[in-house]
Amino acid sequence: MVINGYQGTGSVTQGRARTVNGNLFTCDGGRSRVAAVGVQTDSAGNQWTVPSENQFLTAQQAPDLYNECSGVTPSDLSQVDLDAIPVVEIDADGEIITGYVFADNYFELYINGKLIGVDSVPFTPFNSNIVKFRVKRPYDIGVKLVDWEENLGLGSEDNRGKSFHAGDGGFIASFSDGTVTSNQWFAQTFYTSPIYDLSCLKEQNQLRDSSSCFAGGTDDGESAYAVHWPLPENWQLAAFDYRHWPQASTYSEDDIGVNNKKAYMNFREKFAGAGATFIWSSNVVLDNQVLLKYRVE
Ligand SMILES: [Ca+2]
Ligand SMILES: [Ca+2]
Ligand SMILES: [Ca+2]
Repeated sequence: MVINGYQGTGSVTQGRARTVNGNLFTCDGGRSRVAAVGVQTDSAGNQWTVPSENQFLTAQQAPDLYNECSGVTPSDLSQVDLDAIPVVEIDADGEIITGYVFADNYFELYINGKLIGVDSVPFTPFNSNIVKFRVKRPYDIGVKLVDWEENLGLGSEDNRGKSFHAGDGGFIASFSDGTVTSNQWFAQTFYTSPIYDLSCLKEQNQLRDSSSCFAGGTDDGESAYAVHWPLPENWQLAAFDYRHWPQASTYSEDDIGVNNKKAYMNFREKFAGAGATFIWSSNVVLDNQVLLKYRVE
């Protein structure tokens, strides 16, 4: 079906989603944007959860590295009690691995298909987490990432003087076995918005390319389109074959804008300092729900 110039493989919706949860999270110690969840319906009657189906309210949250909402605000790693971090067991005879994770805005981390933890702040303020797990090599990492949005289904937030500012994402992590985020990871988008002109979207093989689309802000964003793709069944399992996905795109600290974010800067030695780089799919502004996969050999 061709909708206003769109000929890709996704499903198109237009306009604001119906809110199904008005706010997942409020912050006691700082300011938080409303982290709501909505549903959009496409012309075929399919329902799409935006910005993403998630387990924030039901799953174990990963321990805080830095989270002003829970009063965990170390100024550097020496103030972090790593021994207090519980170990999630995957292989009883495996190695204990510690991971440091920063997501703009939300992550759910799987190792060999087992959920290790979810981000403890879905939208803002910016936070970071520590995880520990016991596993044998080789092992498989799967991450669901969400660039959260204020205007549900419209891919935007009130920011930088515009009512419909298209915010950006970003993800960086390092692990004590030397594993770091890089362009060797694989990334695919499953929700892209706002799109004001569907003809800007291109697809080549598995690349869902929105690089020609407008990514700025506007005060007139209520009629924006969004494009959705269903998440593959069992994507989080180690056996899932993702090698047809595009490789992750890398982004600099300046691209993501972390120099004023203590959740990142206070532990920079465990992020960029450990050789990790920010990654996302090919569009860190318009792609709002992204899956990552990586195999540690
Ligand atoms: Ca977060
Ligand atoms: Ca964001
Ligand atoms: Ca975005």
